[in-house]
Amino acid sequence: MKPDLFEAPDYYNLDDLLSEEHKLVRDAARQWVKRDISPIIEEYAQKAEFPEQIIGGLAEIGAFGPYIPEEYGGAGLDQISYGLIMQEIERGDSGVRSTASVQSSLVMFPIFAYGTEEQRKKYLPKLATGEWMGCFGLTEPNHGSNPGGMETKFKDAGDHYVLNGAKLWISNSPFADVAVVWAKNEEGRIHGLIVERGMEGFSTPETHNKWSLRASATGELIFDNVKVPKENLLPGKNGLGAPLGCLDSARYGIAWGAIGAAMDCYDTALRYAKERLQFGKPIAAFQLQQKKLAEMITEITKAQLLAFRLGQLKNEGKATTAQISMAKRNNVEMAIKIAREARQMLGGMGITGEYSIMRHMMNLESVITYEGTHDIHLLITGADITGIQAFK
Ligand code: TGC
Ligand code: FAD
Repeated sequence: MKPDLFEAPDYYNLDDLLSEEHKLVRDAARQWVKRDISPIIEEYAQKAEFPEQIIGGLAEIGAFGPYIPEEYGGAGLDQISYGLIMQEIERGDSGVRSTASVQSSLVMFPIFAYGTEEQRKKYLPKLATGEWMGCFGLTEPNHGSNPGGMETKFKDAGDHYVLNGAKLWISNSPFADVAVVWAKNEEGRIHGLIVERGMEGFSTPETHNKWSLRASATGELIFDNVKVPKENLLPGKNGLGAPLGCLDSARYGIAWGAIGAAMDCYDTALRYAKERLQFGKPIAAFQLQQKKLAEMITEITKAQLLAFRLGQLKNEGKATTAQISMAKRNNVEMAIKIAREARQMLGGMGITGEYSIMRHMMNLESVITYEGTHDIHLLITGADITGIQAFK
């Protein structure tokens, strides 16, 4: 892969709106990606392997629990810092950002927000350092966009619960030490349970042959009469709103992350277009290529402003689910369109692993699907503005 010469576009001087802490956090993540992700990521994506050696670095830049209070091992940062960290990591690779998103928003967040004090103290510090890795089991073979229909269930067996069922498409599952699993009780009410590797009847087979997110490990969660101690139930919230509340936080991070992937594609295409000569001129001199670049920077700038304003609303506790959906949907679509255009600008070179664009493009096919598909987010906006749900 070519050396990482990335220079971040900031067309509307967004840096002027950031605090010194935001910039420090962002720059530390940016340097770490240049040093520890860019040189290795293509090789790991090609061999479809998660680079486990990066876990310590992710913890050091605060990517595990950025907004979780320091007393539980988190970084105690605000939501804009969280977003900036996700942006920088996804500038390197969406699969690496997935690992951080899941650990922070889908594992640490529910334990912090819905767990007991004992659960917080037991799990959060180890998750923050990466000593333990986590995964989040909501999607099932028969229930993706409609998680409320889930079939995974648990029953009370006196001093423990017995869990049965299966989850599919679970990021980090093949190596996770703990899984936050959503399952129905005997009354059909959804609860969160913390399942630990090693519990009898619990297995996590890996899903192979992905063309997308190849540097992220994806797998299943199988529960065959797993005995889960009663103290592993998350008592603070139940019903579908509990897992959906975690998704709000992860989707917000993705709205920022997608900007990182887009910035990398734009920056690569701009540099290439200025250097690549055809018909005796740099291809950047042709109007058609300028149109592509001008539209890319316009869309990136709009996405940056959307994410920044959403971050302010999140900091004030005012961001709604529908506002988060709009940002996730818009910014991921923006990124995937830019990746496709940027790939064309590199001609044949665009399909090789010498450049990051094709990997971003393929990764974004997962990003536009998980955490609610592109269409589901449109329906969330539709329901919000009309007051009429069109899901069912
Ligand atoms: P609906 O009737 O709308 O709501 C059911 C209950 O939930 C409440 N609620 C929320 N609560 C908190 N936060 C939210 N964001 C909430 N959204 C809804 C709602 O008020 C209601 O409460 P109550 O008390 O009245 O029962 O539910 P629905 O069944 O009609 O579904 C709505 C829909 C389709 C929007 C929802 O199911 C959905 O978002 N589907 C998409 C599924 C999804 O996003 N799955 C993601 C799986 S995790 C993942 O992909 C991780 S990838 C990670 C990575 O690698 O980065
Ligand atoms: P389906 O729900 O079957 O949807 C198929 C198509 O139908 C989509 O285009 C969808 O938009 C459309 N559709 C569905 N319902 C409607 C409707 N009402 N109206 C109009 N169109 C509709 N899940 C987890 O729980 N944890 C994870 O860590 C996780 N990681 C993932 C990692 C990867 C790489 C991938 C690909 C997925 C991951 N997922 C995870 C699962 C992800 O959230 C689901 O794939 C996603 O929610 C869509 O579900 P589905 O794949 O079953 O598609």
